[in-house]
Amino acid sequence: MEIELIRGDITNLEVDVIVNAANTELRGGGGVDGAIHRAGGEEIAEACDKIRESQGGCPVGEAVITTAGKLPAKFVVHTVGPVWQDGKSGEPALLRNCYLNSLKLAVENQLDSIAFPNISTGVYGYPKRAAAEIAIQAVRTSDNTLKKVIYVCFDDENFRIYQQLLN
Ligand code: AR6
Repeated sequence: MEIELIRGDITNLEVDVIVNAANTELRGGGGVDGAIHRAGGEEIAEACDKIRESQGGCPVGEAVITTAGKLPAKFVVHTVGPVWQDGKSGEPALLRNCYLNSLKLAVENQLDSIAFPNISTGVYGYPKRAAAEIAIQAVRTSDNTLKKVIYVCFDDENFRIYQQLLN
């Protein structure tokens, strides 16, 4: 499995699946979630509505998969990161589950390439370095059949942290 680091906007990537840092309601929001829904169009929200109707949203640490609408990616995995509290409220395990459950959905759908944003490190306030360590460790230790995993950093600070940790 190849691991790549990119700085930029995840909505531009031509990969099999991009991961969205969603909320439990799957209703779209700001940050990367807003960017994905804007660029992908209504089809993504409609697919999220159906999931909400059938299973009542998505719990923290879990993931669901939808169409990518008009995006160049084939699918979007929506996962819900933990809101940072004090680090002692289960946040590390929940964040790790976001990565593992996203990888699992990609494998189940026979996909080869996946791109992750820095889940929970925006509005949800997870300390960036700690989140990056979990993101890298989760992927490295996971048992999956993917060919390529891409970390997409939108902000400079995350990009620098990933550069350091991946080298
Ligand atoms: N491409 C890649 N990464 C991005 C982009 C983009 N276009 N835009 C922002 N980021 P956030 P969270 C980075 O706040 O902390 C939403 O309202 C950003 O720099 O998007 O998990 C949801 O609906 C940051 O590093 O997600 C939830 O309510 C990272 O994405 C809530 O925010 C995550 O920041 C989720 O909060």
